[in-house]
Amino acid sequence: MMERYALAKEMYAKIGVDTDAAIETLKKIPVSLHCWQGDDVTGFDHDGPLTGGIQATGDYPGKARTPEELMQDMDKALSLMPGTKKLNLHASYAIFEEGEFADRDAIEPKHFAKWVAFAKERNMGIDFNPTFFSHDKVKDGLTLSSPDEETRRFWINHGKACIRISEYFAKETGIPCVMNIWIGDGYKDIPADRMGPRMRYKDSIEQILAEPHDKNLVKPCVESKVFGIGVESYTVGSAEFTLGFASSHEGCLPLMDNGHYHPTEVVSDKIPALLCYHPEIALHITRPVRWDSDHVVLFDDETREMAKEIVRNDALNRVHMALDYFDASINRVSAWTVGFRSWQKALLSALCTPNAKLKELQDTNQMTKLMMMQEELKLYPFGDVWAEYCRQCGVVADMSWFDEIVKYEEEVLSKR
Ligand code: RNT
Ligand code: ZN
Repeated sequence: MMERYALAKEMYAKIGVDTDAAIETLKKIPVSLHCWQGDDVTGFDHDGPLTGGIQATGDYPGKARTPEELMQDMDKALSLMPGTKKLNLHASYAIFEEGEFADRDAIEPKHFAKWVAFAKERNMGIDFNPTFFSHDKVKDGLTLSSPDEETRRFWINHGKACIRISEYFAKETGIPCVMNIWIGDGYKDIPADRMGPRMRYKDSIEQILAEPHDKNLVKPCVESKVFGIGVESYTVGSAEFTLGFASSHEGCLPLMDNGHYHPTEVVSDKIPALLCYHPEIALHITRPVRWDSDHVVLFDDETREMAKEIVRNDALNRVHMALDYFDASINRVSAWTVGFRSWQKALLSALCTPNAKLKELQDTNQMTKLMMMQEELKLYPFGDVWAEYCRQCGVVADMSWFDEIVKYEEEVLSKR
């Protein structure tokens, strides 16, 4: 293996790529791992269904039912992934003591103390998401944009509680917390008032962000969406709305989820557009199949293109990267692992690209050579660099990591 890496390193060196440096860089870049792949976005604070226009399909056995099971499964997945991980939590994953309960507008840092202990033991930072769905206070499909003031107030208070919890995460872990606001508010059919809900949503986010917080510790973002299930005609938090909000409110980052656009739009092209104006942006990395299906992230063309845009614009420290998918039809631990490894591959591959050279070809209008080189690069021995990266990170490089999944399914998941 080492010999193969030595040969690969030499080949890359000839085109000006330092693979050792690529590996060192990637080791330090955090990627946020979403807790919600482990239990189909269920959480621990309610018994009701998943709402908000999102859906996890499939009924593969072995789903995590308790915080302990979710943490155990996540640990198994983490052990199979190279790189630096951050933990991404939703508010609905609050952990209550026996007989205790706090509604979403009243959750406190202490309800996440076990998650903090989990993250600290593994040297992970934590990102956070208020949960504006799967709750009986979602009224007529609306939360922060509701015309009902009591409903809106409840959800604003939820957002404020989450700002406080985010700051607690940052203080405890010593790593800033990215707090993402996404609501599923919208209408199934043609509304009579499109601006009213947006003005209420704007006011609601402003009230949430007015909750005192240290801007170096808490990084709020707003995530846009084009449509949801049952919310096909109108989404309050559309692309223009959220981008407009983030652009006009200092300290608020735009978050792009690559499942949230029309199928021929690509987030890889939007990343450099936003980087022209925003010091920092955030991403939800997913795989839309025909729609916002949230399939497991693969090492496919668009995933690679997104990673390239981050790397070649020197923006690894300006883009907060988080995975966001939930497939209930396959082994969930494997789903986590495949998705995380795919994004790591995409980043490493981008770091092993002679970006300066390619830019120079573009700027000197050598488009024929540019095409040739981009194509030839696809068959460079990237697998050997990946293997070396995994080796240095202490994880299995080839497909034999799946043996662990089979064993874990036999010994743990199948007994649930
Ligand atoms: C839904 C959004 C949102 C959720 C998570 C669970 O379409 O992508 O980010 O997937 O918050
Ligand atoms: Zn998302």
